[in-house]
Amino acid sequence: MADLDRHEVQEQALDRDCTTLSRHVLQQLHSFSSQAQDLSAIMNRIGLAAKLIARRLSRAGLMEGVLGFTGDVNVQGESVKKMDIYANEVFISVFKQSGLVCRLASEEMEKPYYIPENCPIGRYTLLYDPIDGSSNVDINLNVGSIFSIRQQEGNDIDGEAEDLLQDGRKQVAAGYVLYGPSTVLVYSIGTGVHAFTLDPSLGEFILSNENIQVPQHGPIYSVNEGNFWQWDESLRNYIRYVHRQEGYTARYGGALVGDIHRIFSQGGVFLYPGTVKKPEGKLRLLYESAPLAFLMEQAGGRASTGIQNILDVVPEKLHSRAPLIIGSIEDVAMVESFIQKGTKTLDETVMARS
Ligand code: AHM
Ligand code: MG
Repeated sequence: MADLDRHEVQEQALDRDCTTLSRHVLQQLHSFSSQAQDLSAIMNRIGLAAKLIARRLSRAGLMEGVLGFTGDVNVQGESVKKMDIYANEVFISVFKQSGLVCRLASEEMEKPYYIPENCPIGRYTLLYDPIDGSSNVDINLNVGSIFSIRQQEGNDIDGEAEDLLQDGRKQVAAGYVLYGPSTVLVYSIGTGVHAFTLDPSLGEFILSNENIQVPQHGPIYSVNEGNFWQWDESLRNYIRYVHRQEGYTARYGGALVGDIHRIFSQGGVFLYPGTVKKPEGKLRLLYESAPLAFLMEQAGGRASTGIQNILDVVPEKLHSRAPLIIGSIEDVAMVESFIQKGTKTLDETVMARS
């Protein structure tokens, strides 16, 4: 290789190694404005939270007080894990004295957490699920964190945070962290979807995949089929349809972030539908479904409740839930077509589609 070529290759490799999260945000916005600097600093802090959580998870089996339940039940009525509490506090801690985020709202807290010293400056709110897929923690399988950034509207004097009860298009940024064999942070600020991998030797998230696009159709269907008996007939018909076709494969890991990460690269659909008794399903709109829908749309996919685009759903309360069907555009449309045709027989639905 000529000296010049070698120099160029080395320069490109170095440039890539230096593309950290905060630098990437500035590059995406083509700006050093104060808003660009704020978003860059927010992403940097989220990266720090992810590193702290990843560190604790990687040593969980060796440390006291990391695994298992706390004995408490959260606002969702679910048993709280020690790791849920730790991760929840990590996000609060990294934003203290940052001047960046005035409120944090999480799945684990009934009301938002206010950081008064940030409020005169920080006009952003962080919404997050600190540990997604908590049931995987104790068995050393992948879990995640999900986050969403919204700009505060109004002064929120009464502490009711009513401005958060708006649709998902109000999100300024969204993303998730996947704690797997490596720790990966995927984010979007509305300029595509980008993935960063934590390099443990540097302690930095380095750009690993830029402008991710989800395939228009894929083989994966990802759903907890143990709930089949509780579903509406239309949804059972979709599952029966998939069972009878060539080209589908089932994958379900118990942590939404991992399942959707797979769909980003291989295509397909993830479903957490409602049941006849609980039509709203399990997943929380503001902390789980809306941020993932924002990412999926940015990657060329879609997210739906079955009858409405997730990004158009306005929550009634902070902890509202909604059914979620998310992934490749054609696969989401296929599920919707079954749901919207109601409880016709499988054969009638397939005929109507053809
Ligand atoms: P969590 O945030 O309390 O862990 O709940 C969300 C998780 C998702 O990650 C996952 O897809 C789903 O709950 C699994 O639920 P189930 O065990 O009912 O299939
Ligand atoms: Mg959780």
